[in-house]
Amino acid sequence: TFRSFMFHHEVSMNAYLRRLAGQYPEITKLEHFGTSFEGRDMLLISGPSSNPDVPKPTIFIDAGIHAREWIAPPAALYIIHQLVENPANAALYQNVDWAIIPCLNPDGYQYTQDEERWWRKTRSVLPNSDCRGTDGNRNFDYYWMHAGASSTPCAETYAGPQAFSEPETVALKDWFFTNNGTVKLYLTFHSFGNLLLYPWGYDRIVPDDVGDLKYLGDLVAEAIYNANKLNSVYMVDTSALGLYEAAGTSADWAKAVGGSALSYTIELPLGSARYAFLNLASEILPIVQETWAGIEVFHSFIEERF
Ligand code: 0X9
Ligand code: ZN
Repeated sequence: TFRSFMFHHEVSMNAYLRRLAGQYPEITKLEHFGTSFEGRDMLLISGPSSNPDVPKPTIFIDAGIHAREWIAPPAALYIIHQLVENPANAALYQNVDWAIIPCLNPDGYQYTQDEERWWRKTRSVLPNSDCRGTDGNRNFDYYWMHAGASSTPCAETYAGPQAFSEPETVALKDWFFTNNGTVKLYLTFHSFGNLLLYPWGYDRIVPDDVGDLKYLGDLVAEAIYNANKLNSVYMVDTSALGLYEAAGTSADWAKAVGGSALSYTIELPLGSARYAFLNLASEILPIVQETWAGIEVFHSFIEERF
């Protein structure tokens, strides 16, 4: 039931993934792909376990790199739910593999539950500062610190003492390198703003394949809008032109270094909520459902192209 997505602790997400892996061993694979700064298990669910000699194109999705953006993990969990628990979607993993991380920043997520609702960063202890945490979405090593990132440890967009200073971002990078070249679509869920953003984010320039990125983004935006017309009109643009310049993001890294030409940051809707990051409980389900409609379009494109 959907109730199982309204988690209040990061451990509940891991419990859900472990239950699915136990219940559906033929079509799922659970990977303990990293350990957070405070020692939490970072889990990635993929599958079905395919022939590694003939890798399928992979759609990689993460959520929750920013702790307070609570709508992001449920959006990823709902995709996992649809793929694994709804037999009607079995065709979606015949020709395509999925790798999904519902909570990329478990320390920060737990901290927003227990201590500080507006916490954004990781919870790492920093050299020479009493402030804690690095912005994971400034910590990747493509044009690190080039723009829109701070070298001040107490800042919300602190890029870290150096690129890949955080175990959470290193874990993502290592997964990409271990699964060399298989990711054909990278999606990272954030909140909020109804934005489908593609590279580049580090500067106000467009990539060579901007035509593909814009075309596919527009198709997805249309599908999301048509799903339930919850005023979810997405704008589709580059990260820097559609939002602001920021370097060291996962989406830029996934395209430039990780080998996934198609790469999007998805800023999910706030809906009719009145305060930042505080989605109405009644709108969680519509938001994750319309997002799923967009994911189906992403899948069709990947299946046709690769
Ligand atoms: O600043 C971010 O990391 C993202 N926005 S958020 O409000 N979720 O923090 C936007 C990342 C998109 N990339 C760039 N604008 N470069
Ligand atoms: Zn974010």
